[in-house]
Amino acid sequence: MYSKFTEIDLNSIDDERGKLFSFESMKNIPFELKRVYILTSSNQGYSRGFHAHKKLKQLIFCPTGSCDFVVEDLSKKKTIHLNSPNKGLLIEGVVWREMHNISSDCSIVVFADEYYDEDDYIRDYNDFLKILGERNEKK
Ligand code: T46
Repeated sequence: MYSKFTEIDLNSIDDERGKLFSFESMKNIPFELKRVYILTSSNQGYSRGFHAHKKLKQLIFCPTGSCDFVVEDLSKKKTIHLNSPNKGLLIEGVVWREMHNISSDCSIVVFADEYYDEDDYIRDYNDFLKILGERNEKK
């Protein structure tokens, strides 16, 4: 059963010109990549997320700006401040996420292992708790 988030270091190739990030499917992206999406041009005062996915694997990072990811999996809940392009967040399966304090210069880049599918979303927090509870019993 997948319900796990992990903070990971993202290596960059740095020189006097700045940083270069290279991402390769099944190498530093630990799954087959099918989709990339980017959240940007945030309007201040708005939060995003408020859902979990049933199966999706995602690698998330902020190449610019910062935001707070509140993530909750089967065993823990944590606020992760993504404020460096070298900080990544790997989310696998049923993890509730909320994005708060998204700075106006923030870009959130998401690598995902599946195409967009609204049926993979759990958008009700009580449904999320229920699904985790049911799955927990089967562990
Ligand atoms: C996630 C967080 C980090 C599409 O049509 N295709 C896509 O690939 C995506 C990701 C979204 N959409 C549509 C679905 C909604 O009508 O775009 C609209 C906004 O999506 P949503 O409200 O889900 O956006 P966020 O910022 O709350 O969540 C997004 C992702 O949906 C989600 O997978 O983990 O970013």
